[in-house]
Amino acid sequence: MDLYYHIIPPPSRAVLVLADLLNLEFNLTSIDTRDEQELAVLTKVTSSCVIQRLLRSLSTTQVNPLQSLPTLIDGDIVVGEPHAVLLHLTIRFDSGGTLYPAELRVRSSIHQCLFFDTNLYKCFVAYAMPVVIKRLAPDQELFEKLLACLAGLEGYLEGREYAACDHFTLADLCLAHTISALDVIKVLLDPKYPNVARWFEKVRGEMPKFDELQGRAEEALRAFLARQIQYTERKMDIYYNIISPPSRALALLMSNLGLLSVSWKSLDLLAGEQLAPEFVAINPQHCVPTLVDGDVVLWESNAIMVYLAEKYQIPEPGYPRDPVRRALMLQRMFFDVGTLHKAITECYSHQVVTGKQEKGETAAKKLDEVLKLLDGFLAKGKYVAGDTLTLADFSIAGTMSILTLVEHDLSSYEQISRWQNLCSEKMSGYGGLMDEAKAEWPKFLENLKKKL
Ligand SMILES: N[C@@H](CCC(=O)N[C@@H](CS)C(=O)NCC(=O)O)C(=O)O
Repeated sequence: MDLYYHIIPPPSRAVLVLADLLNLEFNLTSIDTRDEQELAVLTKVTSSCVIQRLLRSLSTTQVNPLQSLPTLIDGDIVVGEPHAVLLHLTIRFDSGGTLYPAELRVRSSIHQCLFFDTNLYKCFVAYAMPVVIKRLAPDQELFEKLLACLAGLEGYLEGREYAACDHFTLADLCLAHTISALDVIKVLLDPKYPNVARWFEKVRGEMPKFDELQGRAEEALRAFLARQIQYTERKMDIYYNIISPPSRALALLMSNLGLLSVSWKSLDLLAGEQLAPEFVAINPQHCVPTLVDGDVVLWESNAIMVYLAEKYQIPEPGYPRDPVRRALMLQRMFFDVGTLHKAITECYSHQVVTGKQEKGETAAKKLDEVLKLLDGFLAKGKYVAGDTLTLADFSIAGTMSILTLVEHDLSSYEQISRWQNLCSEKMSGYGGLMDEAKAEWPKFLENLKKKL
């Protein structure tokens, strides 16, 4: 079974908790967003991140037109809507069990709680999303609606140990997850809602995975909010040149991160602007791209990318956390700078500088070898470091784009052509950046000729 989920929203976690209770395993795909309101906010702050692009490429709409998370795929059955997913799993894997007992009286009670829970969660989302995600002022009316629901639950739980009957059921599992979310908006159960507080403590103990998942959700939310704050408060300069492949690689990554308030400072390398004392004072190696982020000054495009990935906590899989996948990504990035870029430069610098078409035979042979290596990496996965788009794809896409400008024939490298098409499809701004570089290229060659 496949489950599309996200760790932060309680409904997704409810399904994971149920899966643990029923000993079920899923192929998990984390999806960052689905809610129109949340999507709009995330689009501004994170949704153009590498992962968001990737996830959008998964096209949840094709899987589940309701675009709700969690979404379960069980054979040819596709179920969206949290409660429907929970019911599906319980009916299929715990029929006659205790979570959803057959007795009509109990079931009706469970249904009542589930419908109530939908409304409670809706009230929570309506109030909390703008406050927590958009950091807007709290809406008193929405807050009161939420508190009214909570007061309803408080009355309902009077004298009850569990929500629907004399033992733990789906009703407790669902309600407990929604209630756990109140923490985020600092609504304390104690002392105002003693029945809810007592019941919550009790049912929480019946879900072994609850605390661990809640901890992970809190951590993910903290990271998300920290990233959001940094995104909105960021101010950085990037010195670049559109003809420079590493500059293009970085520009591509930035456009996918949505770091829009970057101030791009173009340096005319042929005019020697990079050698101006003011720039050399910033970067004694006088190369582009160079990043100035407050006190942090960095050059080497790949080092800049890793810095941004760390600072803005680019999520999986764009910046893998797993050491092996991270190492593979870094290996490709070192290959990019130490082998690929070098082979291209050695093969083409003479041609670019002199305008003569012939390439040194040894350099051309070396480049062919290196391109075959890259083709080989790409035969092992969809992207340069496995099956997911990572930072390494941005660095190598930037480097490889120079071959497009010099019209290097790549047709014999099947995988490279496939991957370049994939990059152009998945990386926001790829086409625009290439068009810009193509437009600048003849001017660059002309100025170069004049200079020589
Ligand atoms: N490995 C470096 C290469 C940087 C580099 O060589 N930049 C060139 C343009 S592609 C440059 O700025 N050249 C001007 C100079 O060094 O004076 C990176 O990835 O950032």
